[in-house]
Amino acid sequence: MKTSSIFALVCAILVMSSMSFCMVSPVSAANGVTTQLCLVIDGSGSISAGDWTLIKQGVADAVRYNMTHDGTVELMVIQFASYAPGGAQVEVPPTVIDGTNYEAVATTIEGITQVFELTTMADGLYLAWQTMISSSNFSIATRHIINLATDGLPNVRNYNATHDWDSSGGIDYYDDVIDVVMNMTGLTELDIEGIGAISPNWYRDWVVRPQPGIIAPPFSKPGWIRVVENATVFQLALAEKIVMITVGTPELTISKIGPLEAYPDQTFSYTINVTNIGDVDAVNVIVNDTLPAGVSYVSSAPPGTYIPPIVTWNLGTIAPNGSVIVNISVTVDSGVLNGTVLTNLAEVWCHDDPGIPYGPANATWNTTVINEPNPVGGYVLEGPFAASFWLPVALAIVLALATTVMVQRNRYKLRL
Ligand SMILES: [Ca+2]
Repeated sequence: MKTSSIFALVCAILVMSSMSFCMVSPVSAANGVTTQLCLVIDGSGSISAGDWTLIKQGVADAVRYNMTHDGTVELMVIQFASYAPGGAQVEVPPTVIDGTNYEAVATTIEGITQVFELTTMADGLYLAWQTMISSSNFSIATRHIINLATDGLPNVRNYNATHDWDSSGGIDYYDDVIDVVMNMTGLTELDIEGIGAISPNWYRDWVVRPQPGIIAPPFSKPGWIRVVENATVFQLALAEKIVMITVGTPELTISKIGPLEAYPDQTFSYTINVTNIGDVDAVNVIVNDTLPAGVSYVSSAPPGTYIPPIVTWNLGTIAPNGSVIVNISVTVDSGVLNGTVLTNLAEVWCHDDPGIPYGPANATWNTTVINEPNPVGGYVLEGPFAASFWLPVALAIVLALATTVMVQRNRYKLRL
């Protein structure tokens, strides 16, 4: 026998293991550099003069309007293209951005001249990493982030690679880029804005860090490539990226509990807990709960919208450290077979205030269907039962009958 209180205890323990997370939030500090951020910009000839102006204006404006100016971010800017000596050059050396210098740094970025010609991406990323680790703040900062903006693919070797990393059938400039990134020991994150008709898959699979990479949005984890249709959209994307990195993001966790066992026709509840452990408001929080086959929806609190098999809630805004609890009541269908495992999936998405999507984070709960017998007084008997169960029961019945016969016989003797 198992009581519902034991269920609750086990559920409370298991809930800890059912939590999952969707974003890494920035480390905050009262003072000192916490983040090194290197913006690596493609200055090759495929970028038109008009687009170059838009790209560098986007970078300058992100530093001016979107980046925190509290001395926690050390910024550097690298441009790569084959006309630069060595294939890349430092445009902004490592600079801790604060209220006294951000305008000057933004102005410097606006004055960067495009260097042109071939796409020396391995050179650009190599110089970015060398510049970052050469700064005295490398040992102080807790995050080392590279952001690459490009409109194409590498097409010049730096001959770092001696292995066909991407199994393309040859060792080439693609493998050079992969080799450079693989040697960035201590790198926290490498994300990419792919500008124009760029194919993101190779970047997702081999360049972004940490792996496995994703195509964003949504930003379900660090290590993404975001394809933007042109340099104007790049400006917005970079602004959003800088906010994510230096201001913070919402970060939702979701957990779910329910009974470990249930029987046909039983009504029970799942409880979902959504918490924002991020730094900023999570807005437009959407929870989807996908009911497994074998259960029927009864009700939920707060009320959700049920379009079989999914119940959806719009929970609105959850502030940092805020939580919302959702209860959902279901009934196990008649005739669900003994031992059937009902797996319920709950997912949550949100946006930040500028409208960038995050998630999903998800949690599942398994309930095993027990067919017989029905519950008595809040208890559920587990079956089927082995001979080791029935033998003592049979003995007890025989003993009871024998005792009754003895008592009756004794009473009869007393009357005599
Ligand atoms: Ca290759």
